[in-house]
Amino acid sequence: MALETELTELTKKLYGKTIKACSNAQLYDAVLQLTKDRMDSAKLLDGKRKVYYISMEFLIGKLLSNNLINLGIYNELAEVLKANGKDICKIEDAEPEPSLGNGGLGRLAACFLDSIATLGLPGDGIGLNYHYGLFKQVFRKKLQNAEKNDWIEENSWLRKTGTTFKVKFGCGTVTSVLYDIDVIGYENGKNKLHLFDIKTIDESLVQKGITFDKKAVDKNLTLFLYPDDSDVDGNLLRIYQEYFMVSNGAQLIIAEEKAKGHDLHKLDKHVAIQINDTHPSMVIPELIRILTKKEGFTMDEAIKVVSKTCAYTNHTILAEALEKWPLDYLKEVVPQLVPIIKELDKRIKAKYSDPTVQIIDKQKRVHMAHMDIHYGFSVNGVAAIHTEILKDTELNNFYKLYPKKFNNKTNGITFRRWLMACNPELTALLDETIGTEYKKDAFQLEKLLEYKDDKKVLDRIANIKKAKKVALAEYLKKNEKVDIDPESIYDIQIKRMHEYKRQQMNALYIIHKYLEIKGGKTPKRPITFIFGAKAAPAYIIAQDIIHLILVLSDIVNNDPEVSKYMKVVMVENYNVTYAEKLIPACDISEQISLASKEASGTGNMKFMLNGAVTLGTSDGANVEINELVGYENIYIFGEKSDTVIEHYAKADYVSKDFYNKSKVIKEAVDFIVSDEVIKKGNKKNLTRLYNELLNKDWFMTLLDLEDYIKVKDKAFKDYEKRTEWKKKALVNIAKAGFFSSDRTIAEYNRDIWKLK
Ligand code: 26Q
Repeated sequence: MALETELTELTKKLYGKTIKACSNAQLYDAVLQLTKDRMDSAKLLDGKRKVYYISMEFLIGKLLSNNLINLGIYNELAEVLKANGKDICKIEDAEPEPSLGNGGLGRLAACFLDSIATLGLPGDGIGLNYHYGLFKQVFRKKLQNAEKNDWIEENSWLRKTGTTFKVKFGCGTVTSVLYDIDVIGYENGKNKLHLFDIKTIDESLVQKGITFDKKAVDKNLTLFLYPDDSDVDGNLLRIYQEYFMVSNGAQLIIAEEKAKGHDLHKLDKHVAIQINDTHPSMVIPELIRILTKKEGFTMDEAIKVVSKTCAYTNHTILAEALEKWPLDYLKEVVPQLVPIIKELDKRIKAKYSDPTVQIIDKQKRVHMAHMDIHYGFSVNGVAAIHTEILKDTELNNFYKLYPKKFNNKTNGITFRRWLMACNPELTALLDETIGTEYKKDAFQLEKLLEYKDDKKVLDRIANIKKAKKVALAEYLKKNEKVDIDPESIYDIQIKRMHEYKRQQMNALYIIHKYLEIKGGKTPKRPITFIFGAKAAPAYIIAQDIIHLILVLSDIVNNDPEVSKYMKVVMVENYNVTYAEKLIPACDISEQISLASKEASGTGNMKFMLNGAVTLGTSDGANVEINELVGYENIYIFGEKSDTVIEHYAKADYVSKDFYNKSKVIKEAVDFIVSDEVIKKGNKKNLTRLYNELLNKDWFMTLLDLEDYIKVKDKAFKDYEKRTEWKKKALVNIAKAGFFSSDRTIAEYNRDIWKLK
C-alpha cells in the first residue's frame, strides 16, 4: 500500500482524523505503528550459527528515524508529512529517549546490533528492560541532580512476548517476562533485541530523585541501570541484575536451540555468545549449571562446549573498573553458582600456580575477567593500542598462556545514525559527489579525496558545517537559554565525566584563555567551549568538575568584556539525542584522555565522520585516526602511553612539581580557589578539586597541560587558514570509512563468530 494511504488509514482508525488534523504526538504514535507493521513483514535473519550479544547496556537512542532509514522509507514519509503541512523532525521530537546505557560500551552494543542486521547476519541482543534507565541529569545551583528518566509509554517499540522463565536467587525465585524490540538492518532483514523484565516490578517504589527501596528484589530489579561507568560500585543489587540477565539469556538460548532441534552437545556449532565486558560473565557458570543439572551433561562435557561458545570483550584497563565480586556476595545472591565457580577455579589452580591468573584470589574475590579468559575461546580489546596494552601489561600473564585467544577489534559506529540520520545534508552532498555505494561499503568514502582541491566541494562542506552550527545555536538558545555565535569556533567535549577523560584539563585551558583575555590578549575569533557529561552520583571529584565548569560558564558568559571572545556551555542531560545535534556542528573534537586509559573512544569517530578535526592524545582509537589522516589533519599532544605506564610503575609523578615549575599552570590552578570563583560557587567543592589536582592528580592533568595549551592554540590559529582547514575536514570525512561498525562486525564474524 502507498505510504500516504497507509498513514491516512491509520490516523483515521486511531483518532478519527486526517494526517493534517493530528497533533505531532498523535502522528508519532501513528508512524510508530506503521513502522512496526513494516518491520513485522521483514525477514527474520537466520543461518547455521547465530550470535547472542549479551550486554547490561544497549544505549539505543530514539529509534524512529533510524528504523525509517533502514526500511528505506524515510524520505518518502518526510515528503508525505510535508505535503500535509507536517515536519518529520517535530514528530521525531515526540519520541522519548530510552537511556539503557551509561556511555560508550552501551552505545557500541546498539551500533553492533544495527551492523549485524545490516550485514544480514543472524544475531540477537540480550539485555534488561530498565524502566528508568540511566538517571536524567538536572542542574540546580551549579550541581548535578539525578532524576528518573521515564521512557516507557503505552505505545513503544517494546513488544511483550509470551516468553517467561524462572530465575532462582538465594532469597527466592522470580519470574521474568520478555520484551522484544525489532532490529532492522539497513535494506536487510531483522534480528531481535531481547530485554528481560520481572513480572512483579513496582514503579511506585521510587521515591525522591532516584532513591528506592533496595531490598525488595522482586519489585525493584529492573527499575534502574547502575550509573557507575568505570567506577565499579560493589553492590548486591548489581549482582542480582547481572545474574537475572544471564540466567534468562542462557535459558532463552537453550530453548531456541532445542526448538531448532539442535543437539546441545554441539552448542558451539550453532551458537556464539559475545560477553560485553565482564558484566554478563556469569553466563559461563550458569550455562554449565543448566547443562549439568538439567541436560544430563558431565562437568567435563559442559565446560568443554561452553568454553567453545563464549567470547569476551574487554573495554577497560582501569584496574578499579574490573569486576571482582566477593565470594560471600555470590553465596548470598546466587548460591547455586558458587560450587561451579569453585570447580572452575579448582581446575585452574591445579594447572597454574601463578596467583595472578587465579579466578578466586586469596581474599576470596572472584575475578570475572579471569573466568572469561580461561573459559572463553576469544579475548578481544577494542582498539589497536588497547589490545597491545592488554597483551603487554594488564593481561600479560594470560597472553603468555593463551596467545591465540587474544585479538583486536577496533570499535566502529553505525553510519546510518551518525551520518545519514544526524547529517542528511552531508549525506546528500556525498551521494552527489561520490555516489551511494559508501552506504554499504564505507571504505568508498575515500573517493571524496578526489575533491580535495575542488573549491566548490570544500565550500559546500563548510556551508553544511555552518548550517549545523546555526541549528545548534538555535537549539541551545531554546534549551539552555544561552546565546552562542555561529561564527565562533565550536570546541566540544562530550562523554561521561571521569578524571581519566580529563574534562578538568579542558577547564584549566578555559581559565587560561579567560585570564589571557582579561590581560588584553584576545583571540582572533570567538570560541565556544561546549561540554556534555553525566557523572556517577557517588563519584565526588567528577561532581566537583561539573561544578567548576558550571561556575566558569557563569563567570565567562556574564562578563561583557570576555564573553565577546568566548562562551562556555555545559548542556543539561547529555544523551544520544543531544549527541546527534552536537556532533555535526563541531569544529574541534576534544579527545584528551590520559594516554593508555581510554580503551577506544567512539565519539572521536562520530566527530571525524562529520568533518570535525580531533584534538587529542595518543590514546585509544585516536592513534588509528592519526594513522589514517596523517599529522596534518589532527592535533596530537601529550605524553605517550609507554611514558605514562612507566610513571605509574615507578610511582614518580608529582603534580606539584609541574605546578611549581610553570607560571601558566600555577595561575590556572590557583584560579579555581580565587575569590572570584568561590564567590560564584561552593568553596567545599572547589577546594576539594584544587587539592586533588595539586596533591594527587592520579590522571596526570598537569603533566600534559602545557602541551595541551600550546597545541590547542595552534589549532585555533590554523582554523583561520580557511581553505586548509576545509581540506582537513574533508580528509577526516574521507578517511572515516574504517570506523564503520559494519567493518568491525565483519571482523568479529570473520575471526570469532564465523556465522556464514
Ligand atoms: C560495573 C559494575 C558495577 C556497576 C557498573 C559497572 C560498569 C558499568 C558501565 C562498568 C563500566 C561501564 C562502562 C564502560 C564503558 O563504557 N567503557 C567504554 O567502552 C567503549 C566501547 O568499547 C570504549 O570506546 C571506551 O573507551 C570505554 O571507556
